[in-house]
Amino acid sequence: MDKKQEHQEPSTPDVSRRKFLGSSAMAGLAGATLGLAGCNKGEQGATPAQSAPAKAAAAAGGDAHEIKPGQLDEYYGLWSGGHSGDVRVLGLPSGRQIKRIPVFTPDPLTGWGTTNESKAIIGTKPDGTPLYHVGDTHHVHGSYADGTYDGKYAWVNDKLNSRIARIRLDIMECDKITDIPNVQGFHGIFPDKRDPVDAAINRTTRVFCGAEFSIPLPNNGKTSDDPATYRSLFTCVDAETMDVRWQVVIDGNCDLVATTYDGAFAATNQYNTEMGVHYQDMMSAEKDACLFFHVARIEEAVKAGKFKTYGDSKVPVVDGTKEANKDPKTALTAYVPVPKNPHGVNASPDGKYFICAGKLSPTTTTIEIAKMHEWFDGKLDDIKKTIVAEVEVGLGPLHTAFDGRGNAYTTLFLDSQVVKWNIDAAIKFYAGDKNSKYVVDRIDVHYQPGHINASMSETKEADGKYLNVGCKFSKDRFLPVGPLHPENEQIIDISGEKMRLLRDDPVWPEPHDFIIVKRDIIKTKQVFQLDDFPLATKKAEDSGVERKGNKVTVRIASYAPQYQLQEFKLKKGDEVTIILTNLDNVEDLTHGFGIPKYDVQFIVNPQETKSVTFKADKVGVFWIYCTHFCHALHLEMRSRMIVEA
Ligand code: K7E
Ligand code: RUQ
Ligand code: CUA
Ligand code: CA
Repeated sequence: MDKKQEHQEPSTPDVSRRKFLGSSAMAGLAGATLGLAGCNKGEQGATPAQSAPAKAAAAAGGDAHEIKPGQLDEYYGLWSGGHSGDVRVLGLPSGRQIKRIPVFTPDPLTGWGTTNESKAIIGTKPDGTPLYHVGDTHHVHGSYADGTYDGKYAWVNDKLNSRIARIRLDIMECDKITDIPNVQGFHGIFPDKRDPVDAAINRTTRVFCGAEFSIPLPNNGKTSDDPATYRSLFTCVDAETMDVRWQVVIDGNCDLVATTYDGAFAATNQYNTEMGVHYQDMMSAEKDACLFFHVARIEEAVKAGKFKTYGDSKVPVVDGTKEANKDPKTALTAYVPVPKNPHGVNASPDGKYFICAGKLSPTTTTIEIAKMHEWFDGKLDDIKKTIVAEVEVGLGPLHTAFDGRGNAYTTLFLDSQVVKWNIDAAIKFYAGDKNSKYVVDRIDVHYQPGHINASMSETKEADGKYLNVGCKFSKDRFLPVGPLHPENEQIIDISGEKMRLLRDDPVWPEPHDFIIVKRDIIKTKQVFQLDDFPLATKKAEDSGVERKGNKVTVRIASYAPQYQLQEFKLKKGDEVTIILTNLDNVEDLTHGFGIPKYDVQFIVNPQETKSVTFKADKVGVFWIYCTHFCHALHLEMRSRMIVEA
C-alpha cells in the first residue's frame, strides 16, 4: 500500500499519514480537526498556488476572470445557506452574492413568514405563526431536461425539520414546501433525469430524498429503547405536485443521493450500515455501502400493493431491506460495499459512473452503471464486480465534481486539498496497471473543504471552466471578526491542466452544496403579472376599507411615491387583512410596507400582491411607511393607520 502511495503521491513527505484509517479513524479525525483550531498549518497560509496567479494577474494588469463593474457573470451559482435556512444566488466567477431566497426560515426584508402567501407555503401553528422559524439547508439541485439543467426549478432540503422545498427559478422564490413523513435527518436530494419506464419523458419528474437518522417506526414513544424498531427511509417526491409518492425502508442509513442519466437508478451512500445508535458504533465496520434503488421495480411494487404504512402517514413504504431483496432479478435495492463511512456520491457527466468518497478511508470508489444493470439482470455473480476502481486519493475525501474531460475533483477534508484525478486512469490502475498515474494535480484550499462543484458539473454539459470549493473554516483568510468566522468559498480555474486558485469569498455560515449553472439556462422575469394574484387591487381607486363585523379588509395599491390610501381607521380588536398591490410596472421598483409596533414588514415587487392578517390590539396612530427605497419622495411614502379604542 505504501508503494502505491509513493507512486501516486510523490511529493507527500508523510506517507504513513495517508494509510488506511482503520480503527483509529476517530482519533485521526479528531486530531486533525483539533489541529486546525490551533492554526498549525502555517505552511498552507501562503501556498504557491495562491500567490502565483495573484502575481501573474498583477503583471498582466488584471485577471481574465475578473468581472469588472458593469459586466455580468457567466454563471448563476445556487448555494444552500445551511442553518440560516435559505438559498443564496451568487454570480460566478465573480463570487458576488446577488440574492438570498428565504425558504424555510422567516425573512424580515421580504416578509417571508409574515405574509399570508408565504405562511401558506411554510405552514402555520394554530396561532397563525409560522410552523417553524428554523431550518438547515444542505443540498440544492436543479431540474433536468435532456441530461442538463432546464432552468425551471431547484429543490433544497431542510435537514432539521425533514422538509423539501421547491424554488421557481423564473422568479427565484420558493413556491412549495413538503414535509417528509417517517424520517429525521433528511439530508441528500437529487432530481431524476429521465423516466425509468417511459424514455420519452426525458426530464425531471421525481426528486429522491435520503434520510440520515434512523428513528423508531412509528415514532410514537412506545419503542424508543428498542433499536430493532429504528429505521431510515428513502423517499420519492413528485417534482410537479410535490406530494410524497413512496418510501423504501432499508438497512442502514442514507446520506447523499445521485441519479443516473437513464433514469433507472437512484443511489445513496451509507455511512452507518452498522445501524449504530451511538457514535462509535457507526464506524465499527470496515465497509459501508452505496445503496442502489431500482426505481421502476419499486413503482411496480407500489402499484401491486406490496407496501405498508406507518402511523398516520398514508405514504406507501416498500421493503428494501437486504433480507427481502436477495434475488437480484427481482430486487428493489442493491447494496454495493464501499470502504468505511463514505460521504458523497456523484454521477459522472458521461453517465457511466457513480463515485463514492471514503471520508474515513482515503479512497474513492467508482461504480459502473452498466454493471449495475447487469447485476439487476442477474448477470453478475458478485456485486463487487460493479466496482471498477477503488483508489487512494488523500485523507478525508468527501465530494466530487467533474470537468467533462474525464477528470474528477474530490475534496479532501483532512488534507485541506482538492485532488484532481483521472477516472479512466484510476480504472486502469485498479485493474492492475500500476503505472497508470491517476492523480493529475492537487491544490491546497483554506481550509477543510466540504462540497465542491464545477460549472455544469453534474450535467452532460459539464464544461470544465470553474470549480468552487466550500471551505468550512476560513481561519486566517479574512479580517478577524470575533469568534464566529465566515466560511470561505474558493473559486478555482480548472480550464488548464493545473488548478489555479482565483479568489476567496467570505460567506455567512454555512453553505454546503451548490450548483453552477450557465446563465442563459435560467430565464427570470423582472416584473410580475397582476393577473397572477387573485387578490390584486387592479386600479388605484379600488383602494379602500371593507368591514364585515370585526373583520376588516384594507386594500391598498402602491404607486410611486404613494400608497393610494393615505389613512384608514380600525377599531381595537379588529381582525385586519391588509392587501397590498404594487401597481408600478417598472423593473426594479419595489415598495416596502412596515407597520410600527405591529411587527409587520414586507415588500411588494412590481405588479405583485401580498397580504398580511393581524389583530389590531394596540390603539393609537401608526405611521406605515415604505421600507424599500423607491423614489425621490420615498421618505414621504406613508399611510396613517389609526386604531380607535
Ligand atoms: Cu457534505 Cu450536508 Cu452535503 Cu455539508 S453535507 S459539506
Ligand atoms: S435616508 S437613502 Cu434613512 Cu438617509 Cu435612506
Ligand atoms: Cu415606495 Cu419606498
Ligand atoms: Ca460505518
